[in-house]
Amino acid sequence: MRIFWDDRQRLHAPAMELHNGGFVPFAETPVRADAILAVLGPAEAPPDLGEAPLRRVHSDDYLRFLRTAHAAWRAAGRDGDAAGYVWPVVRRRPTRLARIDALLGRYSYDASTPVAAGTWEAAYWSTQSALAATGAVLDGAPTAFALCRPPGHHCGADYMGGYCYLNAGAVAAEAAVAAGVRRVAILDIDYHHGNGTQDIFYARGDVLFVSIHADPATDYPFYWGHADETGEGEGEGATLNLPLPRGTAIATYERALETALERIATFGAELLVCSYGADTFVGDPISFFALETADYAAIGRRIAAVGLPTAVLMEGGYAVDTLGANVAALLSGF
Ligand code: OKP
Ligand code: ZN
Repeated sequence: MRIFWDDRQRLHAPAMELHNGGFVPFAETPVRADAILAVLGPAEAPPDLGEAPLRRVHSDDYLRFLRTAHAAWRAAGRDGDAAGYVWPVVRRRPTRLARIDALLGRYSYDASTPVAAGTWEAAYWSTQSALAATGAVLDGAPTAFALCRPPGHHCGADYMGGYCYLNAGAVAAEAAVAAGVRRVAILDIDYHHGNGTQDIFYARGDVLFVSIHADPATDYPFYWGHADETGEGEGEGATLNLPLPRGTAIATYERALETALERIATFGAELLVCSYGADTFVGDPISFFALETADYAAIGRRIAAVGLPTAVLMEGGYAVDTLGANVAALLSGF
């Protein structure tokens, strides 16, 4: 199976994040990628398809913000990583925002997404890796893998959040639509709900979003991913959320997976984009499901049995010592 990754994706390396009221080392580190590459072996560098595929998903003003945010932070005399501290919850009326602190609030929804010196470049190449894997699949490969890090599924058209800056899965799906694929399904199996991806396609009838995740009543991102979110307008019925309780192990998980895959088959998808987070692993330090390494092979087999060309894109997974084995196990199922 072809595997895509660009070394510039390492350049995003924030130092700290706010966690339960204190600062701790940033969990989404470049070491995660090294752990995966150590098991999968060397990867191919993606070609550079430029910013046009990003603009199909993200607004121009958001892209400009993300490209320039760290430089603006430094120009304001700050050290370290750029992070917001005021969020416009009450009104997001268009205003001429000048200060970097105002922009950071306008273009994010949480405090777990600092912008470091290399964030733009790393996120850019993460989306290029996703595009390369999707291109390989559209060219006839049954499956391809993109080691997307930073991840993407919490990020919306004009906001970052949850360690995510550019939504690689959404960029991949939109590229497929632009290439003539009529119906795309996105299956998100990260522990956390993919609120950004859901938001981007919420009113779309041609891109199905299906997610299996920890119940947002107990887990991040709290405000999205509830079972009654089903899409709107032309997208009514093209969003399916399957929240599961903390402690979920493979038997319950597989039942949800059956439901998810049935919906994908009924939808008539021609391409599957799988947002894969290995943070459903029992040993994950920030998550609370109970999947074992061998379970991922069964999950991969079950997804592969749908018979759709599939681009697998990396999202979360923070048990670094087991991450490579968990990724290899899922891919072995294909
Ligand atoms: C990204 B992905 C925890 C801070 C919240 C955000 C979690 C983002 C997960 N106290 N951190 O879906 O794996
Ligand atoms: Zn996650």
